[in-house]
Order: sequence, then structure tokens, then C-alpha cells
Amino acid sequence: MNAFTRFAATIVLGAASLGASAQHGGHEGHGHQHGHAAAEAATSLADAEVKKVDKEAGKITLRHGELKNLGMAPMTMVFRVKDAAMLDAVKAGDKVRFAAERANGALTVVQLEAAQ
Ligand SMILES: [Cu+2]
Repeated sequence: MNAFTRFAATIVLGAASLGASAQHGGHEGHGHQHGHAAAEAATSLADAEVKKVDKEAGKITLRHGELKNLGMAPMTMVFRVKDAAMLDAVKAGDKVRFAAERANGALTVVQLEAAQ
């Protein structure tokens, strides 16, 4: 019984990590040090406050909390955004939640939403 439970759990974990690597397969320059952290990053958004929005340049300045997937401490910094249309929904002073990835050497916001 105990051994079977353990076996079943192993299968579930294996399937989860397969799913995670398939999801990340299309990203260029994706530094995959350890799959577990990457899988967590895909679902957890970091808190931030919008300091400045530059739609023409496709950039946003965020005062963000700790970014575990990027190993970054809380700070204020400029990010690129994956899609400039993401900037239509936010303005300076807004509290947001976001996810960022390192793409071709530039930190890029891949997900952005208003904080509740
Ligand atoms: Cu930062």
C-alpha cells in the first residue's frame, strides 16, 4: 500500500515535469537551471507597483517584490513587455501582479494583470 502510493506519486511528478518542459520548449534563451523552479514561476505572479508606462518603446517601469525565478531582490527597474497592448490596461500608480522572463538578454514581462 505504502509502496504503491509512493509509486503513484512518482508518476504524477513525472507527468508534471514533462508538461512543464513542453510548455517552455518554444522559448528562446530560456536558462533552465532546475525545472522545479521554472514550473513554480509559470504559475506564481510577483507583486509590483507601476512607476512609469512607455507604450511607444514597449517598456514599463515597475517597483517589484522579490522575483524568485530570476533570483532578483525587490527593486525599481525597467522591463520590456512581450506585447505593447499589455500596457493599455495599466498606468503609473497601479498595483499589479506580473511574471517576467529573461529573453535574449532582456527582462521581459510576459504576464501583467491588475492586483485585486
Ligand atoms: Cu529587478
